[in-house]
Amino acid sequence: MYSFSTRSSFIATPHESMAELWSAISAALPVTEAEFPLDFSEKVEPSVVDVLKRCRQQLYTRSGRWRQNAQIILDLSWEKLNTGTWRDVDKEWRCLYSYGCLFKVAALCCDDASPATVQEAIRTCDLGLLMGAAIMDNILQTIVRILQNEIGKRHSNEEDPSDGVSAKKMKVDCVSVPVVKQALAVPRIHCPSLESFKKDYLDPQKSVILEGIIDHWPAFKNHPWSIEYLQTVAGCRTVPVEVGSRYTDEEWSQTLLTVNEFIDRYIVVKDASSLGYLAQHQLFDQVPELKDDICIPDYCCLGEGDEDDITINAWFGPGGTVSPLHQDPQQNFLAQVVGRKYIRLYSPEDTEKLYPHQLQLLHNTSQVEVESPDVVRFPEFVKAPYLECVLQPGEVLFIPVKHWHYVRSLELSFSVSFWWS
Ligand SMILES: O=C(O)CCC(=O)C(=O)O
Repeated sequence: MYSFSTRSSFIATPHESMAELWSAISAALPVTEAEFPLDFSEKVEPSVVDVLKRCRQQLYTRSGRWRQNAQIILDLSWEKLNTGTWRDVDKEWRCLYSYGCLFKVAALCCDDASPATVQEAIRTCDLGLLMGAAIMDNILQTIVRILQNEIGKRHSNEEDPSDGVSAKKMKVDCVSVPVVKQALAVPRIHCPSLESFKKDYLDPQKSVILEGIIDHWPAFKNHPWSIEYLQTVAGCRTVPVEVGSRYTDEEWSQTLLTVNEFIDRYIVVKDASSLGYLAQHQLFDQVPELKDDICIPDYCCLGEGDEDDITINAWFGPGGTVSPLHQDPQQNFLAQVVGRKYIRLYSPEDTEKLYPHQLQLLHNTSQVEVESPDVVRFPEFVKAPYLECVLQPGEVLFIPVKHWHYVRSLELSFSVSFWWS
Protein backbone atom coordinates (compact mmCIF):
# COMPACT_ATOMS: atom_id res chain seq x y z
CA MET A 1 0.00 0.00 0.00
CA TYR A 2 1.17 3.52 -0.59
CA SER A 3 -0.34 6.80 0.48
CA PHE A 4 -1.52 9.70 -1.64
CA SER A 5 -1.04 13.29 -0.57
CA THR A 6 -2.94 16.27 -1.93
CA ARG A 7 -2.43 16.42 -5.63
CA SER A 8 -1.21 19.24 -7.80
CA SER A 9 -1.02 18.66 -11.55
CA PHE A 10 2.68 18.07 -11.78
CA ILE A 11 3.05 17.90 -15.52
CA ALA A 12 1.62 20.18 -18.19
CA THR A 13 1.36 19.45 -21.90
CA PRO A 14 0.37 21.74 -24.77
CA HIS A 15 -2.20 19.70 -26.67
CA GLU A 16 -5.61 19.55 -24.98
CA SER A 17 -6.62 15.91 -25.33
CA MET A 18 -3.06 14.89 -24.63
CA ALA A 19 -3.06 17.07 -21.53
CA GLU A 20 -6.37 15.57 -20.41
CA LEU A 21 -5.15 12.03 -20.85
CA TRP A 22 -1.86 12.73 -19.14
CA SER A 23 -3.51 14.50 -16.25
CA ALA A 24 -5.83 11.50 -15.73
CA ILE A 25 -2.87 9.13 -15.79
CA SER A 26 -0.70 11.25 -13.54
CA ALA A 27 -3.64 11.52 -11.11
CA ALA A 28 -3.44 7.74 -10.74
CA LEU A 29 0.25 7.90 -9.85
CA PRO A 30 1.61 8.87 -6.43
CA VAL A 31 1.99 12.65 -6.25
CA THR A 32 5.68 12.74 -5.50
CA GLU A 33 8.66 10.60 -6.39
CA ALA A 34 9.22 9.91 -2.70
CA GLU A 35 5.76 8.33 -2.46
CA PHE A 36 6.31 6.03 -5.44
CA PRO A 37 7.15 2.59 -3.97
CA LEU A 38 9.93 0.40 -5.35
CA ASP A 39 10.24 -2.43 -2.86
CA PHE A 40 12.24 -5.38 -4.15
CA SER A 41 14.08 -8.11 -2.30
CA GLU A 42 17.79 -8.83 -2.84
CA LYS A 43 16.79 -11.27 -5.62
CA VAL A 44 16.64 -8.27 -7.90
CA GLU A 45 20.21 -7.08 -8.49
CA PRO A 46 21.12 -3.56 -7.32
CA SER A 47 21.94 -2.56 -10.92
CA VAL A 48 18.33 -3.36 -11.91
CA VAL A 49 16.96 -1.43 -8.95
CA ASP A 50 19.13 1.48 -10.12
CA VAL A 51 17.46 1.41 -13.54
CA LEU A 52 14.05 1.34 -11.83
CA LYS A 53 14.99 4.33 -9.71
CA ARG A 54 16.23 6.17 -12.78
CA CYS A 55 12.89 5.46 -14.52
CA ARG A 56 11.03 6.76 -11.50
CA GLN A 57 13.07 9.93 -11.39
CA GLN A 58 12.65 10.46 -15.12
CA LEU A 59 8.89 9.97 -14.73
CA TYR A 60 8.72 12.82 -12.24
CA THR A 61 11.11 15.11 -14.08
CA ARG A 62 10.04 13.98 -17.56
CA SER A 63 13.59 13.95 -18.72
CA GLY A 64 16.21 11.52 -19.99
CA ARG A 65 16.06 8.13 -21.66
CA TRP A 66 12.95 7.14 -19.80
CA ARG A 67 11.34 4.98 -22.48
CA GLN A 68 14.62 3.13 -23.14
CA ASN A 69 15.07 2.43 -19.44
CA ALA A 70 11.53 1.05 -19.25
CA GLN A 71 12.42 -1.23 -22.17
CA ILE A 72 15.52 -2.48 -20.31
CA ILE A 73 13.28 -3.45 -17.36
CA LEU A 74 10.82 -5.14 -19.72
CA ASP A 75 13.51 -7.11 -21.59
CA LEU A 76 15.16 -8.28 -18.41
CA SER A 77 11.97 -9.35 -16.66
CA TRP A 78 10.65 -10.95 -19.87
CA GLU A 79 13.69 -13.20 -19.92
CA LYS A 80 13.05 -14.20 -16.29
CA LEU A 81 9.35 -14.86 -17.03
CA ASN A 82 10.33 -17.17 -19.86
CA THR A 83 12.87 -19.23 -17.95
CA GLY A 84 11.56 -22.54 -16.58
CA THR A 85 7.91 -23.29 -16.02
CA TRP A 86 5.44 -20.48 -15.35
CA ARG A 87 4.47 -21.97 -12.00
CA ASP A 88 8.04 -21.55 -10.75
CA VAL A 89 8.50 -17.93 -11.86
CA ASP A 90 9.21 -15.82 -8.78
CA LYS A 91 6.64 -13.11 -8.05
CA GLU A 92 9.45 -10.53 -7.91
CA TRP A 93 10.03 -10.95 -11.66
CA ARG A 94 6.34 -10.58 -12.36
CA CYS A 95 6.30 -7.37 -10.27
CA LEU A 96 9.37 -6.15 -12.13
CA TYR A 97 7.59 -6.79 -15.44
CA SER A 98 4.57 -4.79 -14.22
CA TYR A 99 6.85 -1.88 -13.31
CA GLY A 100 8.37 -2.04 -16.79
CA CYS A 101 4.85 -1.88 -18.26
CA LEU A 102 3.88 1.02 -16.01
CA PHE A 103 6.95 3.07 -16.93
CA LYS A 104 6.47 2.30 -20.61
CA VAL A 105 2.80 3.33 -20.53
CA ALA A 106 3.66 6.59 -18.78
CA ALA A 107 6.48 7.29 -21.26
CA LEU A 108 4.13 6.57 -24.18
CA CYS A 109 1.29 8.78 -22.98
CA CYS A 110 3.13 11.74 -21.51
CA ASP A 111 3.48 13.54 -24.81
CA ASP A 112 1.37 11.63 -27.31
CA ALA A 113 -2.33 10.79 -27.21
CA SER A 114 -2.68 9.56 -30.80
CA PRO A 115 -4.98 6.53 -31.28
CA ALA A 116 -2.01 4.28 -32.11
CA THR A 117 -0.19 5.31 -28.94
CA VAL A 118 -3.26 4.86 -26.75
CA GLN A 119 -3.79 1.40 -28.27
CA GLU A 120 -0.15 0.50 -27.65
CA ALA A 121 -0.48 1.71 -24.07
CA ILE A 122 -3.60 -0.44 -23.57
CA ARG A 123 -1.77 -3.47 -24.95
CA THR A 124 1.16 -2.76 -22.62
CA CYS A 125 -1.19 -2.58 -19.61
CA ASP A 126 -2.84 -5.85 -20.68
CA LEU A 127 0.51 -7.61 -20.98
CA GLY A 128 1.32 -6.38 -17.49
CA LEU A 129 -2.05 -7.60 -16.20
CA LEU A 130 -1.66 -10.98 -17.90
CA MET A 131 1.98 -11.71 -17.19
CA GLY A 132 2.90 -9.40 -14.33
CA ALA A 133 1.70 -9.19 -10.75
CA ALA A 134 -0.51 -6.51 -9.21
CA ILE A 135 1.61 -3.54 -8.09
CA MET A 136 0.61 -0.30 -6.36
CA ASP A 137 -3.03 -1.24 -5.72
CA ASN A 138 -3.30 -2.70 -9.22
CA ILE A 139 -2.41 0.57 -10.89
CA LEU A 140 -2.29 -0.99 -14.38
CA GLN A 141 -5.99 -1.82 -14.03
CA THR A 142 -6.72 1.81 -13.07
CA ILE A 143 -4.70 3.14 -16.00
CA VAL A 144 -6.19 0.77 -18.55
CA ARG A 145 -9.65 2.04 -17.57
CA ILE A 146 -8.51 5.61 -18.18
CA LEU A 147 -7.15 4.60 -21.59
CA GLN A 148 -10.28 2.65 -22.45
CA ASN A 149 -12.44 5.66 -21.56
CA GLU A 150 -10.29 7.74 -23.88
CA ILE A 151 -10.93 5.31 -26.75
CA GLY A 152 -14.63 5.21 -25.82
CA LYS A 153 -14.88 9.03 -25.94
CA ARG A 154 -13.28 9.12 -29.37
CA HIS A 155 -15.54 6.36 -30.69
CA SER A 156 -18.68 8.06 -29.49
CA ASN A 157 -17.59 11.21 -31.36
CA GLU A 158 -16.90 9.29 -34.56
CA GLU A 159 -19.64 6.67 -34.40
CA ASP A 160 -20.78 5.31 -37.75
CA PRO A 161 -23.79 3.03 -37.32
CA SER A 162 -23.01 1.13 -40.51
CA ASP A 163 -19.70 0.02 -39.02
CA GLY A 164 -21.15 -2.41 -36.44
CA VAL A 165 -20.51 -6.13 -36.57
CA SER A 166 -24.16 -6.81 -37.34
CA ALA A 167 -23.72 -4.87 -40.60
CA LYS A 168 -20.78 -7.07 -41.59
CA LYS A 169 -21.06 -10.54 -43.00
CA MET A 170 -21.03 -12.98 -40.09
CA LYS A 171 -19.34 -16.32 -40.33
CA VAL A 172 -22.09 -18.83 -41.07
CA ASP A 173 -21.97 -21.68 -38.60
CA CYS A 174 -22.62 -24.88 -40.55
CA VAL A 175 -22.23 -27.30 -37.70
CA SER A 176 -24.23 -30.45 -37.21
CA VAL A 177 -26.64 -30.55 -34.29
CA PRO A 178 -26.74 -34.02 -32.72
CA VAL A 179 -30.02 -35.56 -31.66
CA VAL A 180 -29.73 -36.32 -27.95
CA LYS A 181 -30.99 -39.79 -27.13
CA GLN A 182 -33.50 -39.61 -24.29
CA ALA A 183 -32.00 -42.60 -22.47
CA LEU A 184 -28.58 -40.89 -22.42
CA ALA A 185 -29.77 -37.37 -21.59
CA VAL A 186 -28.24 -35.56 -18.61
CA PRO A 187 -31.08 -35.08 -16.07
CA ARG A 188 -32.47 -31.60 -15.54
CA ILE A 189 -33.74 -29.90 -12.41
CA HIS A 190 -35.22 -26.45 -11.78
CA CYS A 191 -33.67 -24.37 -8.98
CA PRO A 192 -33.05 -27.15 -6.44
CA SER A 193 -32.46 -26.22 -2.81
CA LEU A 194 -28.86 -26.37 -1.60
CA GLU A 195 -29.73 -29.46 0.45
CA SER A 196 -31.30 -31.38 -2.41
CA PHE A 197 -28.49 -30.46 -4.82
CA LYS A 198 -25.97 -31.71 -2.26
CA LYS A 199 -27.85 -34.93 -1.51
CA ASP A 200 -28.88 -35.86 -5.04
CA TYR A 201 -25.94 -34.64 -7.15
CA LEU A 202 -22.91 -33.32 -5.28
CA ASP A 203 -22.49 -36.12 -2.76
CA PRO A 204 -23.09 -38.95 -5.27
CA GLN A 205 -21.09 -37.00 -7.92
CA LYS A 206 -23.82 -37.07 -10.56
CA SER A 207 -23.99 -34.55 -13.35
CA VAL A 208 -27.17 -32.51 -13.80
CA ILE A 209 -28.41 -29.47 -15.71
CA LEU A 210 -29.62 -26.73 -13.39
CA GLU A 211 -32.35 -24.58 -14.89
CA GLY A 212 -33.45 -21.14 -13.73
CA ILE A 213 -30.44 -20.40 -11.53
CA ILE A 214 -28.77 -17.71 -13.64
CA ASP A 215 -31.78 -15.95 -15.18
CA HIS A 216 -31.11 -12.93 -12.96
CA TRP A 217 -27.58 -12.37 -14.28
CA PRO A 218 -27.06 -8.92 -15.82
CA ALA A 219 -25.52 -10.85 -18.75
CA PHE A 220 -29.12 -11.76 -19.69
CA LYS A 221 -31.01 -8.73 -18.42
CA ASN A 222 -29.28 -5.35 -18.05
CA HIS A 223 -26.60 -5.80 -20.72
CA PRO A 224 -27.38 -8.91 -22.70
CA TRP A 225 -24.09 -10.32 -23.94
CA SER A 226 -23.62 -9.91 -27.67
CA ILE A 227 -20.71 -9.28 -30.00
CA GLU A 228 -21.42 -5.56 -29.92
CA TYR A 229 -21.50 -5.49 -26.12
CA LEU A 230 -18.23 -7.38 -25.90
CA GLN A 231 -16.69 -4.90 -28.33
CA THR A 232 -17.92 -1.99 -26.24
CA VAL A 233 -16.51 -3.22 -22.94
CA ALA A 234 -13.44 -5.07 -24.18
CA GLY A 235 -12.91 -4.48 -27.92
CA CYS A 236 -9.52 -2.79 -27.52
CA ARG A 237 -8.23 -5.20 -24.87
CA THR A 238 -5.49 -7.72 -25.64
CA VAL A 239 -6.33 -11.28 -24.65
CA PRO A 240 -4.80 -14.74 -25.21
CA VAL A 241 -6.56 -16.65 -27.96
CA GLU A 242 -6.35 -20.31 -28.97
CA VAL A 243 -5.99 -20.83 -32.69
CA GLY A 244 -6.81 -24.18 -34.29
CA SER A 245 -9.62 -26.68 -34.13
CA ARG A 246 -8.61 -28.32 -30.86
CA TYR A 247 -5.69 -28.09 -28.47
CA THR A 248 -4.55 -31.62 -29.24
CA ASP A 249 -3.88 -30.78 -32.92
CA GLU A 250 -0.30 -30.25 -34.14
CA GLU A 251 -1.12 -26.90 -35.73
CA TRP A 252 -2.91 -25.58 -32.63
CA SER A 253 -1.27 -22.50 -31.09
CA GLN A 254 -1.88 -19.58 -28.78
CA THR A 255 -1.54 -15.95 -29.63
CA LEU A 256 -2.41 -12.51 -28.32
CA LEU A 257 -5.07 -10.48 -30.10
CA THR A 258 -7.37 -7.65 -29.21
CA VAL A 259 -10.99 -8.73 -28.77
CA ASN A 260 -11.82 -6.68 -31.91
CA GLU A 261 -9.13 -8.50 -33.92
CA PHE A 262 -10.40 -11.85 -32.62
CA ILE A 263 -13.97 -11.00 -33.65
CA ASP A 264 -12.90 -9.75 -37.09
CA ARG A 265 -10.73 -12.77 -37.73
CA TYR A 266 -12.78 -15.62 -36.30
CA ILE A 267 -16.37 -14.47 -35.88
CA VAL A 268 -16.91 -12.25 -38.92
CA VAL A 269 -16.07 -14.02 -42.19
CA LYS A 270 -12.43 -13.45 -43.06
CA ASP A 271 -10.63 -16.70 -42.63
CA ALA A 272 -13.42 -19.25 -42.65
CA SER A 273 -10.98 -22.15 -42.68
CA SER A 274 -9.55 -21.69 -39.20
CA LEU A 275 -11.10 -21.61 -35.76
CA GLY A 276 -10.20 -19.35 -32.86
CA TYR A 277 -11.32 -19.70 -29.26
CA LEU A 278 -11.11 -17.10 -26.54
CA ALA A 279 -10.79 -19.55 -23.69
CA GLN A 280 -9.16 -18.15 -20.60
CA HIS A 281 -9.43 -17.54 -16.89
CA GLN A 282 -8.12 -13.96 -16.81
CA LEU A 283 -10.78 -12.23 -18.88
CA PHE A 284 -12.97 -11.45 -15.89
CA ASP A 285 -10.08 -9.96 -13.92
CA GLN A 286 -8.96 -7.98 -16.94
CA VAL A 287 -12.46 -6.68 -17.72
CA PRO A 288 -14.37 -6.18 -14.44
CA GLU A 289 -17.46 -4.97 -16.37
CA LEU A 290 -17.92 -8.55 -17.60
CA LYS A 291 -17.43 -9.96 -14.11
CA ASP A 292 -20.18 -7.64 -12.84
CA ASP A 293 -22.55 -9.29 -15.34
CA ILE A 294 -22.27 -12.73 -13.76
CA CYS A 295 -22.62 -14.18 -10.25
CA ILE A 296 -20.96 -17.14 -8.61
CA PRO A 297 -23.67 -19.84 -8.20
CA ASP A 298 -24.80 -20.19 -4.57
CA TYR A 299 -24.15 -23.93 -4.75
CA CYS A 300 -20.40 -23.24 -4.69
CA CYS A 301 -20.77 -22.54 -0.97
CA LEU A 302 -21.17 -26.31 -0.55
CA GLY A 303 -17.47 -26.64 -1.31
CA GLU A 304 -14.70 -26.31 1.20
CA GLY A 305 -12.71 -23.56 -0.51
CA ASP A 306 -13.13 -19.79 -0.23
CA GLU A 307 -14.83 -17.72 -2.89
CA ASP A 308 -11.37 -16.39 -3.86
CA ASP A 309 -10.30 -19.92 -4.74
CA ILE A 310 -12.96 -20.25 -7.43
CA THR A 311 -11.55 -20.00 -10.95
CA ILE A 312 -13.89 -18.32 -13.42
CA ASN A 313 -13.22 -19.12 -17.08
CA ALA A 314 -14.57 -17.45 -20.21
CA TRP A 315 -15.25 -19.50 -23.36
CA PHE A 316 -16.10 -17.34 -26.37
CA GLY A 317 -15.96 -18.53 -29.95
CA PRO A 318 -17.77 -19.32 -33.18
CA GLY A 319 -19.78 -22.47 -33.88
CA GLY A 320 -17.59 -25.53 -34.28
CA THR A 321 -15.05 -24.90 -31.51
CA VAL A 322 -14.22 -28.16 -29.78
CA SER A 323 -12.80 -28.85 -26.34
CA PRO A 324 -11.52 -32.44 -26.67
CA LEU A 325 -12.60 -35.03 -24.11
CA HIS A 326 -10.72 -34.18 -20.90
CA GLN A 327 -11.07 -34.11 -17.12
CA ASP A 328 -10.32 -31.38 -14.56
CA PRO A 329 -9.36 -31.66 -10.89
CA GLN A 330 -12.25 -29.53 -9.58
CA GLN A 331 -16.03 -29.44 -9.56
CA ASN A 332 -17.38 -27.38 -12.42
CA PHE A 333 -20.51 -25.34 -13.14
CA LEU A 334 -20.55 -24.64 -16.87
CA ALA A 335 -23.01 -21.80 -17.46
CA GLN A 336 -24.27 -21.12 -20.98
CA VAL A 337 -24.96 -17.47 -21.79
CA VAL A 338 -25.04 -17.23 -25.61
CA GLY A 339 -25.60 -20.04 -28.15
CA ARG A 340 -25.81 -23.78 -27.56
CA LYS A 341 -23.20 -26.45 -26.89
CA TYR A 342 -23.26 -30.19 -27.39
CA ILE A 343 -21.65 -31.93 -24.40
CA ARG A 344 -20.75 -35.55 -23.61
CA LEU A 345 -19.84 -36.76 -20.14
CA TYR A 346 -18.01 -39.91 -19.08
CA SER A 347 -17.38 -41.18 -15.58
CA PRO A 348 -13.81 -41.29 -14.17
CA GLU A 349 -14.47 -44.99 -13.56
CA ASP A 350 -14.26 -45.53 -17.31
CA THR A 351 -10.96 -43.72 -17.77
CA GLU A 352 -9.24 -46.77 -19.26
CA LYS A 353 -11.79 -47.00 -22.04
CA LEU A 354 -11.09 -43.36 -22.95
CA TYR A 355 -7.40 -43.80 -23.80
CA PRO A 356 -5.81 -40.79 -22.08
CA HIS A 357 -2.67 -39.43 -23.76
CA GLN A 358 0.56 -40.90 -22.40
CA LEU A 359 2.33 -37.55 -22.33
CA GLN A 360 2.31 -36.04 -18.84
CA LEU A 361 1.19 -32.68 -20.25
CA LEU A 362 -1.90 -34.22 -21.85
CA HIS A 363 -2.60 -37.05 -19.42
CA ASN A 364 -5.99 -35.50 -18.57
CA THR A 365 -7.03 -35.58 -22.24
CA SER A 366 -8.38 -38.50 -24.24
CA GLN A 367 -6.81 -39.46 -27.58
CA VAL A 368 -10.22 -40.30 -28.99
CA GLU A 369 -12.16 -38.00 -31.30
CA VAL A 370 -15.49 -38.39 -29.54
CA GLU A 371 -17.86 -37.87 -32.46
CA SER A 372 -15.80 -39.86 -34.99
CA PRO A 373 -13.79 -42.36 -32.96
CA ASP A 374 -11.14 -44.56 -34.55
CA VAL A 375 -12.61 -47.86 -33.37
CA VAL A 376 -9.60 -49.86 -34.55
CA ARG A 377 -7.13 -47.90 -32.43
CA PHE A 378 -9.55 -47.36 -29.56
CA PRO A 379 -11.88 -50.41 -29.50
CA GLU A 380 -12.95 -50.04 -25.86
CA PHE A 381 -14.16 -46.48 -26.37
CA VAL A 382 -17.54 -47.48 -27.80
CA LYS A 383 -18.19 -49.59 -24.70
CA ALA A 384 -17.87 -46.62 -22.34
CA PRO A 385 -21.27 -45.44 -21.10
CA TYR A 386 -21.93 -41.72 -21.36
CA LEU A 387 -24.51 -38.98 -20.86
CA GLU A 388 -25.07 -36.15 -23.31
CA CYS A 389 -26.92 -32.87 -23.67
CA VAL A 390 -27.35 -29.73 -25.70
CA LEU A 391 -26.78 -26.94 -23.19
CA GLN A 392 -29.02 -23.94 -23.92
CA PRO A 393 -28.59 -20.29 -22.91
CA GLY A 394 -29.61 -19.86 -19.27
CA GLU A 395 -28.70 -23.44 -18.30
CA VAL A 396 -25.87 -24.56 -16.04
CA LEU A 397 -24.28 -28.00 -16.27
CA PHE A 398 -22.79 -29.48 -13.11
CA ILE A 399 -19.70 -31.50 -14.07
CA PRO A 400 -18.41 -33.40 -11.02
CA VAL A 401 -14.69 -33.40 -10.36
CA LYS A 402 -12.66 -35.60 -12.74
CA HIS A 403 -15.68 -36.38 -14.91
CA TRP A 404 -14.58 -36.45 -18.51
CA HIS A 405 -16.24 -33.87 -20.71
CA TYR A 406 -16.27 -33.15 -24.44
CA VAL A 407 -17.72 -29.84 -25.64
CA ARG A 408 -18.61 -28.62 -29.16
CA SER A 409 -20.28 -25.28 -29.77
CA LEU A 410 -23.20 -25.42 -32.16
CA GLU A 411 -23.13 -21.70 -32.99
CA LEU A 412 -21.56 -18.50 -31.76
CA SER A 413 -21.25 -19.19 -28.08
CA PHE A 414 -20.27 -17.54 -24.83
CA SER A 415 -20.08 -19.68 -21.69
CA VAL A 416 -18.63 -19.18 -18.25
CA SER A 417 -17.33 -21.99 -16.10
CA PHE A 418 -16.73 -21.95 -12.38
CA TRP A 419 -14.14 -24.38 -11.03
CA TRP A 420 -14.56 -24.91 -7.32
CA SER A 421 -13.66 -27.38 -4.59
O1 LIG B 1 -16.82 -24.91 -23.12
C1 LIG B 1 -15.79 -25.47 -23.45
O2 LIG B 1 -15.37 -25.48 -24.63
C2 LIG B 1 -14.98 -26.23 -22.46
C3 LIG B 1 -15.43 -26.04 -21.03
C4 LIG B 1 -14.55 -26.81 -20.10
O3 LIG B 1 -13.83 -27.69 -20.49
C5 LIG B 1 -14.53 -26.49 -18.68
O4 LIG B 1 -15.27 -25.61 -18.24
O5 LIG B 1 -13.75 -27.16 -17.96
